[in-house]
Amino acid sequence: MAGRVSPESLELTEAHRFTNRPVRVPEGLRWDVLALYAGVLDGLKAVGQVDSVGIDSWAVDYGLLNADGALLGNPVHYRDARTEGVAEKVWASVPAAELYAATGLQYAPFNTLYQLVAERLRGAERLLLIPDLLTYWLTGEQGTELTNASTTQLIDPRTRDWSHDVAERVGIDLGLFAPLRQPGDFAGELLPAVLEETGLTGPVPVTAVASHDTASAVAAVPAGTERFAYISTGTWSLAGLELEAPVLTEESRAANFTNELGLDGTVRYLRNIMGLWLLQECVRAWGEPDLGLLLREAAAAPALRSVVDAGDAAFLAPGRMPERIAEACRASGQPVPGTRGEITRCILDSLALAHRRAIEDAQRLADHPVDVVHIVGGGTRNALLCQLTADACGLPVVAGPTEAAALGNVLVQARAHGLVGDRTDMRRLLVRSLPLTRYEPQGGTDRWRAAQERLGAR
Ligand code: LRH
Repeated sequence: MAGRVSPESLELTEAHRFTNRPVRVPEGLRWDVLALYAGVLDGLKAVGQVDSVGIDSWAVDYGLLNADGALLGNPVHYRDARTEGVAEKVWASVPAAELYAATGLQYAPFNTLYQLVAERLRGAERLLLIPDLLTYWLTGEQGTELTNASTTQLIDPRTRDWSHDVAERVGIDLGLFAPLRQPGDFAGELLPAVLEETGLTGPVPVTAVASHDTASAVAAVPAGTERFAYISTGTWSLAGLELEAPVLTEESRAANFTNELGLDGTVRYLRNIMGLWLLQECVRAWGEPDLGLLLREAAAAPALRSVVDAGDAAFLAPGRMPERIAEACRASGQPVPGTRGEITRCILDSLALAHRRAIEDAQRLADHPVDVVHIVGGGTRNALLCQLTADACGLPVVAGPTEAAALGNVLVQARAHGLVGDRTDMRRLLVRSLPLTRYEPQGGTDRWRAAQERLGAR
């Protein structure tokens, strides 16, 4: 994505798009990180001369390097099964409650900490999270950007620094990690070989951004008040609040809320919800039918007939998604959706319901009431999901921008280069520059409450 920023204007254009296709090999599910890096180089070639480059990606995953700085293998995908049962072993040495009090991270089997306990580190001298790895290949410089580091479960969200105590007790050597970098820090310059390959003229600085895509997306929520909730929708739905301090209570742990770190000392207090992954996997299983048609069928299907718990880690792994959804409906004594339209409706209703629960719980647990829900990311294109979310939450939804992560990325670079001011300024610029769509709740909150009770939810 190419961004053009001035103090009064913000534009984003797509220069190049490439797929990110996980690959299953006999030993498990892997990322094709060289293909991603090739996509980055092609992207730079397509953009042309730029003043700054910044990289963000999904969280928790990493590459391991040997003493010469060479990658030791394909990074393992967080949906790989290797972390099954690992958390229980970790909790035997650091009880889950202590781990939460120290790191504030919600339980997810794929948190870097559990991956590292499952890892065979043979010959590994350095660990770089995915955006840091790509940045390293571009610049030759190694660092660990803070917002993404906060998803490792090895960071204390109060000090915003490594938790030496947790690392020691679970047997992870923090020396594996490169020094922490803050969003906005200078991260190096494109290497001569990169300049040659992309046709750019140096020096081209690389700027550390909020390299966790969700951190970048939240930075680009066009909020005009502090009383807002956000949902970053895409493969995942990340639903919650922007806070000044973490919430580390036992109640918060039980509700599986996470305290990830955001820009400028903020905390992203949110819950991970399976998101449009549920639909993406069904669409894959159905042989990629037309999405527009599917959504029209879903809109016409009966509302709230069956719902599943879209926060359930049982939906994490790929494969057999229509069957798994049907099984979940059957197991909870609800009608089993039969047609593609009905299954799609079940997914969207379930997502809206999970959004409602997350936003209600977050407000209560953080004692931070809101008047509006901002939806950003790919899901903003799904008008039915946005309307259902407004109805379920009983709050207005403001949808947009779709490319929130890219905009947050670009704005942090622009700020590092002195083009925009603080977070409020960044948000003002977004509101001024982007088309946003508003969805008003259309009543029926009782039906959503009843559906929530059907799932036995809190
Ligand atoms: C979204 C995301 C999310 C993480 C998940 C692994 O892309 O970064 O915030 O929890 O991927």
